[in-house]
Amino acid sequence: MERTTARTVCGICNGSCGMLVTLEQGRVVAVRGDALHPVSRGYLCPKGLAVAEMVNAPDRLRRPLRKKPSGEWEEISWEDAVDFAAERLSAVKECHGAEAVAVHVGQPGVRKEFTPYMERFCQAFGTPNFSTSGSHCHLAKVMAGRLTYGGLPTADFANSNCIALWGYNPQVTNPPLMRSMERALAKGARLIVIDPRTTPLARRSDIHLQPRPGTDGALALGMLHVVVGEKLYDQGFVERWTTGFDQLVELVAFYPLEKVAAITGVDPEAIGAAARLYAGSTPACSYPGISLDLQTNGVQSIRAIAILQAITGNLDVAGGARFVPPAPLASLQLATNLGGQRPAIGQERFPLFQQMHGHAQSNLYADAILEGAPYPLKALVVSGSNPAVTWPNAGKVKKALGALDFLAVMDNFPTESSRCADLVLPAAHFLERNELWDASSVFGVQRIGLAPQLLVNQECRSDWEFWCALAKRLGFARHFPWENELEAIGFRLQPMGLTVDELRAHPEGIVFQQNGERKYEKNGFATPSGKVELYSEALARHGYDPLPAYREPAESPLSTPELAGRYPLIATTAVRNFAYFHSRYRNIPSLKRRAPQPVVEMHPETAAALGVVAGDRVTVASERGSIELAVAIMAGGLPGVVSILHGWQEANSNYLTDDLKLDPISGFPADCAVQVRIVKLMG
Ligand SMILES: Nc1nc2c(c(=O)[nH]1)N[C@H]1C(S)=C(S)[C@@H](COP(=O)(O)OP(=O)(O)OC[C@H]3O[C@@H](n4cnc5c(=O)[nH]c(N)nc54)[C@H](O)[C@@H]3O)O[C@H]1N2
Ligand SMILES: Nc1nc2c(c(=O)[nH]1)N[C@H]1C(S)=C(S)[C@@H](COP(=O)(O)OP(=O)(O)OC[C@H]3O[C@@H](n4cnc5c(=O)[nH]c(N)nc54)[C@H](O)[C@@H]3O)O[C@H]1N2
Ligand code: SF4
Ligand SMILES: [Mo]
Repeated sequence: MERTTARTVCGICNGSCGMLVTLEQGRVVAVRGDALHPVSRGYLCPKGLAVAEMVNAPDRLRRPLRKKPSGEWEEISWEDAVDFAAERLSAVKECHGAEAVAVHVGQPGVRKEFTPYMERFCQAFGTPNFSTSGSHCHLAKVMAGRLTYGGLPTADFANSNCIALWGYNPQVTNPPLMRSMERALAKGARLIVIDPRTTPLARRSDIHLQPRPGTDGALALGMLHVVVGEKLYDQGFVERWTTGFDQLVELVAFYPLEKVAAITGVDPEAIGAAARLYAGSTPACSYPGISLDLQTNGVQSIRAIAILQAITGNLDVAGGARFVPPAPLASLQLATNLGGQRPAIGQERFPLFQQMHGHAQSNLYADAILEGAPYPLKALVVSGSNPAVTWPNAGKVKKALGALDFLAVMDNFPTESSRCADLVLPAAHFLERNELWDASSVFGVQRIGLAPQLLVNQECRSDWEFWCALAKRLGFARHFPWENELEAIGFRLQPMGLTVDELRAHPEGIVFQQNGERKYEKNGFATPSGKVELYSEALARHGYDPLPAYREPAESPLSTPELAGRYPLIATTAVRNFAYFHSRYRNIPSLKRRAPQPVVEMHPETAAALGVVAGDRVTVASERGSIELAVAIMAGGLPGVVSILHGWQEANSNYLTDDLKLDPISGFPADCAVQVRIVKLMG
């Protein structure tokens, strides 16, 4: 039997690891790491190694499915599926206006070729309600970076002398990046880990700070207190390149270490030591993980960390945080939103979020559907997301999905969300489509490549194909003139002077630019003042605190003592498992074996107080809902703090989280700090 092997990159996470795919009679039979890939150098994580299992999985969706009035599913052709979606969306538009239709793309669409086409579809259709997983991922960081210094820099771990990981655990969440960090650690770089849990990485750190979840903003202000008070900052940089230093000095004066220790629970001496180590080791870089985004004070907390990065003189230098522009692809934005009448959902409540990203805030969709506030949302089309599991307050989200006039879900597999849908569309896997990848923002290397289609799947369509077909069916062909993915990719590459064939000839990608250092000396920072804005006029104008002030989590023993009396434990649900990706892969046997059941991790003292031991079944309840899972003991955690991996359909931690108490700037949920109660289940 003839076997061929092709080179591509893994499309599961932004690691883009080089992958060798062995094919036999048009089927993938094996995958392994590509030793010639410049970043991953032969590495694939267990998820990448399971790609053959995923593509060939028996439960993959293979035909478009329409729900009959009886609730049964009927298989229909792709042509009928596109017609059905077009008819239902047109009917909603006619009755309720274009903005009653929302389109959402989840994590699988992050930095993928199909996402900007979905946004273009919304602009042609006339709805401002295009949203992404950026409603609860990453964009809080982007906002903080843009408000503070005009963009989100990339941490240059590999060349750093001191690395501060704030609620960031790349060993699990970005192994290729972790491998580049290892190079710095091997050369003696110091490591500071700020994480309530004692992760393997925390065990290796020079300093491990364990704040109460959601209090990172106060911790960062405590570190700034030391850096400012002891004049450990880069005075030349601060004078020339920052605005509002005097106001910052006034703010941090309110955060002496004893006070910060009382808020965060971290030993004051350890905070001082971390501040001195960070400020005293140049170059130094810090990176805030998702747990910083997922706080009700997220944007301001990340701003405080960004300011620490800036005033210690670690901006846009090797080993610090570098501004790395992505590939300048042709834009797909249409000049105007063709026909929309109302503002995007979230625009009034989170104006800066909408202004900066141009997206609706999907955390507000459930209320728009169920309460008609700010106006009714009647139809939702989802590509690559599982809202019933991954959005906050999942109980309410499920109710909302069920109340829509029309829900379409495009996915590789049946999900909790697709079960609520009127139309289910089988999506092509990444090996079954063509797409670009760009290593710039994750690895700081301005390298672009093509992940070519290696498998032909006659039954599934790529998200790109579906969105273009729907656009054409609705009369927007002039905005979607491309015949196929490769032609569209060719169009996108034009401003770069690159072609599909050139990329095809270089599976490891092509470096499109060499990044310089201290580019701000020539161009200034991309903020209104051209400087690092410690004090932000933009925040002030919108009624927010212009300084990175600290606010308690919306739910906490200090902010809501009465609630904390009834729900005395703090749960963080911002943790990841190596085997899974959010709600994905519990159906993949080799991955399920690695983490077979959902657990709630707790400190031995917490377990003793609850009268439970490892393996006992418990109910975890918040004001929103409750789930049942097994106890796991984690020595080295914080007493009174428990952590729950999200993404399990059968024990969905988003039944606990809230869709109402959101970060006032980004609209992000507080997945990191939820007050819960745990009760042992008998029998
Ligand atoms: N409680 C809590 N909630 C969270 C988080 C948390 O830490 N705690 N994290 C948040 C974060 S950071 C994120 S990014 C979100 C992620 O949440 P989602 O955006 O919902 O992401 P996933 O669960 O990874 O994937 C959704 C679906 O996409 C499908 N899929 C995979 N590839 C493709 C494709 O190419 N095309 C299509 N059409 N479908 C595909 C998968 O099968 C899966 O069912 O969850 C957020 N929710
Ligand atoms: N295997 C795997 N990899 C992934 C993903 C996945 O689902 N699975 N998801 C991808 C996506 S979309 C994202 S956004 C990234 C996220 O990547 P990371 O940001 O690394 O995400 P986590 O591992 O959830 O969080 C890191 C650490 O934050 C800690 N933490 C929890 N709450 C707090 C808090 O309040 N303060 C502080 N300081 N720390 C806290 C947790 O204990 C955890 O160890 O990972 C990506 N990579
Ligand atoms: S780390 Fe794993 S999932 Fe991410 S690109 Fe590499 S192999 Fe794929
Ligand atoms: Mo994410």
